[in-house]
Amino acid sequence: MAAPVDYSTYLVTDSTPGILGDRDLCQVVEAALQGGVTIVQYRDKHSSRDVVVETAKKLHDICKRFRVPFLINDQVDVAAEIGCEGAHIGQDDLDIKQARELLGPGKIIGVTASSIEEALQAAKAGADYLGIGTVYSTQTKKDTKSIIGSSGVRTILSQLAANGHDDISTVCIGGINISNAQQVMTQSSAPAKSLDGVAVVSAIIAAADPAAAARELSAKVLTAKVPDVIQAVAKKTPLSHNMTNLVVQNFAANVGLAVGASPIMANYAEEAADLAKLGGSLVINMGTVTPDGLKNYIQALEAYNAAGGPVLLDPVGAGATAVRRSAVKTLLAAGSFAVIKGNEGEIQTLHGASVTQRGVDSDSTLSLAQRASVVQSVARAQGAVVLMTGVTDILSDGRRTFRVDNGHELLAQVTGTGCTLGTTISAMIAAYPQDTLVAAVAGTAMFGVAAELAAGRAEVRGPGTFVPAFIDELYGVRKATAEGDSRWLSLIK
Ligand code: 3NM
Ligand code: MG
Repeated sequence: MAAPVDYSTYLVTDSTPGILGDRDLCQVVEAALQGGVTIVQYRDKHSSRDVVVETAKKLHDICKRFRVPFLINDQVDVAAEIGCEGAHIGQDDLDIKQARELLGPGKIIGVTASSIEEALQAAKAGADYLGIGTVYSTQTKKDTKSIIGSSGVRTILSQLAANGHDDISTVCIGGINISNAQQVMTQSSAPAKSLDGVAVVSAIIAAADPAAAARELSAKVLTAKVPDVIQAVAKKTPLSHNMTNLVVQNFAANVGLAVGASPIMANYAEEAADLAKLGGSLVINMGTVTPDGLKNYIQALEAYNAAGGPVLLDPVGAGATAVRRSAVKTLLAAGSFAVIKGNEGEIQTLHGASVTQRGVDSDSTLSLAQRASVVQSVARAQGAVVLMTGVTDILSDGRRTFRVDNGHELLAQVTGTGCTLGTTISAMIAAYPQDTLVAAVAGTAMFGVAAELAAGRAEVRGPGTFVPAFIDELYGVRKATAEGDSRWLSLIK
């Protein structure tokens, strides 16, 4: 099965003189890719066909290096000629059937839609995604039909859902920038259908620093998706099967309940095959590993891998003892993990460094840039989303990297908070399989904000009073989000 296309930060290039200035398009696109653009469309209304083919080939090569799909606007024949991932067509261009025939199977076809009729027609005709707009007035495209605002987008999304087109991907376009992206994503979303991302030209192409612009824009889009994740958990109440250590069983189960999961603490692997069929996820936390425990982890991991259920690994104290270093190696070789979460020493151990951890405590010696680079390379090596916890949490799937700066020092004064973050994230990845990284960021942000809210309460005087307040705040954030109140998002750092 082809990997799902990530539409969250969609870059459209433009040939209008003035936008690019005297900069080189290839360099700007490459910088944007470094910043985290997830899909690129080459749109050139001025150049000759030869120049378009030549530029498209260059841009396609750059996108391939970043494993990002590359599409061509209108000129479906050029897309077919260079064999790129697809084409974007307007209402006045080729029809979808002709485009599909020209491009061949497995290609992405996107269509511009500015009304309910156009959207439904394109969805029915089999478009892979819609570019819905024009949201706000823009200098970039002169012949825009109508400015529909976020309310227009929302109406189109709800009509798509009402007509059974829940599956079609959608982005919106026109006048979107870093300042309005999060709001556009949130305000455009209908209860039954959300946008997958935003498409921009000038916000990135005309930015002084296209990489930074792309990075900031993707963070905004991602933040806007956090409520979707928490709402998915509230709706599905996913099973969170924990094979965890003796210390945190009760705390982790309560945190699991607070965030909207259905936790089960079950360390006997014979049960895993049955549990794996229930659509939930598994947490393997090797905080109190034993030879018998390790055998059980492996059997359960295999059961979840076979059933397609995501597994989160928490390699507690991975660098502390020879036994644990060996246990981690055995586990990583035994199956695949959707998420690996650990502190700096643990993730460095997975990276092959011989760090000696003092027991299971967390210490930090690396710079932020070094930590990000370790996280990215473990993510690539393991094909997993990796979360390195710390004052700044860093998350990456090897391609996209995000940081979360929420949390409170009291989290480090209570045993097992890190383990309960694993349980929290396990609920998110089970309920939001479309994007494990977004799900993991949502869990991390929710956790950190709840800790801050709890620590700020009048009755909280230290670790003892912090725990119940923290569980209350997780519960409160979940309840509010499920009911459509996402004001707490403004607290995400
Ligand atoms: N299509 P900017 S608006 C290419 O409404 C394009 O279909 C639009 O540029 C549509 O991000 C547009 O600079 C230009 O506003 C968007
Ligand atoms: Mg067109």
